[in-house]
Amino acid sequence: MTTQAFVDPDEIRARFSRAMSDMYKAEVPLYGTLLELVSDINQRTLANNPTLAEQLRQTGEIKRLDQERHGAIRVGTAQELATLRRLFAVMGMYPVGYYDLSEAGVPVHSTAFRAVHEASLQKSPFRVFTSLLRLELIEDEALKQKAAAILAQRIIFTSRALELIARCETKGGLSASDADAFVREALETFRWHGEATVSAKVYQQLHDQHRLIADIVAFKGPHINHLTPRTLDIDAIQQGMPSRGITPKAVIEGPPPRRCPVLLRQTSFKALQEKVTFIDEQGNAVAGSHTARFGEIEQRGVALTPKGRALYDKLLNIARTQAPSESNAQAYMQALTDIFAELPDSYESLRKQGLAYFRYFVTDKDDAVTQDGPRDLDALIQSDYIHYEPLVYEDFLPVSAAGIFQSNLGDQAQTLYTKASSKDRFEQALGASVLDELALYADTQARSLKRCEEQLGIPLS
Ligand code: OOG
Ligand code: NI
Repeated sequence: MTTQAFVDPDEIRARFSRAMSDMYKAEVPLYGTLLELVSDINQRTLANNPTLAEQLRQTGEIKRLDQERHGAIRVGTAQELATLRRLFAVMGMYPVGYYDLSEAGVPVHSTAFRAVHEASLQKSPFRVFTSLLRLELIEDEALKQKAAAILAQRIIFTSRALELIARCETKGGLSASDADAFVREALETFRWHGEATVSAKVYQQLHDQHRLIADIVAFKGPHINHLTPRTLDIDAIQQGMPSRGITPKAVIEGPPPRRCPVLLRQTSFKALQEKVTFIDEQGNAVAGSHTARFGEIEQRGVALTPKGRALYDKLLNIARTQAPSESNAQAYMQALTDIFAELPDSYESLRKQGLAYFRYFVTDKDDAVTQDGPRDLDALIQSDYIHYEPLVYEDFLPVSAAGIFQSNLGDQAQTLYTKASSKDRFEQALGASVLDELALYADTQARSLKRCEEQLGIPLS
């Protein structure tokens, strides 16, 4: 009996990410413009900043930068979410983190599907921010029932995709031809469909409840609503967007500009008005419009430890006592910069104070560490046996995500949801627990230290 070789899930993910990008470029031409801007600015930044270029070469990120993207989707039911989990697992993507957006007036909760090991992330860092509608937050009982009934009728996966997921689960992998078919079939779930599944009247009812509810319930599937490239200089992007005919939101979400970027900074531009067709009671097509998709760009910095994250959250909360808006954008950015002065802006301080995660590497220093030489990490760094680079943040930020959702929802009054966050319910719907992102960063850091020990041939103290 011959055993067929399986395609590496990392390879399937890399292919899927490329296919998704090509599909989105064809669907939203402005996305192509955005990729060009990001690529220009990344090249310029690397040319002007040799230290950054060297840092990204050391961690390997320089190679993944061109293909680095995150997408976002929203689904309506537990079953859809649970099947998506199985679909993403075929490509080596697992649910990481829990985000409650209801505090920000958005009736969803979310996770991010992504690769978890640094070697896999290096092959393809593709991530998908995935939100589940919380129908229980709709107060109008009749509308809630109607939305549930509409959702119960749709199947967002092709039957071939479902077959291939099941085959991968029972056999432990996919052959080359199955992997090709899987990429093609899985892509269908994320495609844009101009035909709504409901009448203009029902769409309006859903929309009146919350624009996001209409986006999730009234269409055939969870169209990808943005695909975000990673820039090395988001301030340059924000400035460069108008010259390419793109108007960004007023304020970049996340921390202020710094020498040593932390976590995640994001900016976006408004959703496009798109032509759609509704189906009236007689089954006729009626022209209408819907806004769902938008553009976003992000810059990623070092992942913070629980201690660093607590400080970040504290400072952001202080800054946000005055909510950022069009009219106070400059004052907000200045206040943010002043308030964040408390978070040290050198990798050395961030490391020494245990505020951020790093990866450690053995240098090419020739002479071996002697028997009575240094054992202690700081001393080995001091004497140039080991050096370290920031470990990049791979996840999302709930306050930023809420800001991104909001900026694309228009200026309607915000809904306030009082029901508490519900990680347990989310995990029940998902059919699995979400992974703790902080443990993943700690693991990567620990693996890099272990490798140093092996290479130097000494235990570190
Ligand atoms: C997701 C918004 C969150 C991010 O980058 O924080 C997000 C959505 O609009 O569905 O993508
Ligand atoms: Ni996003």
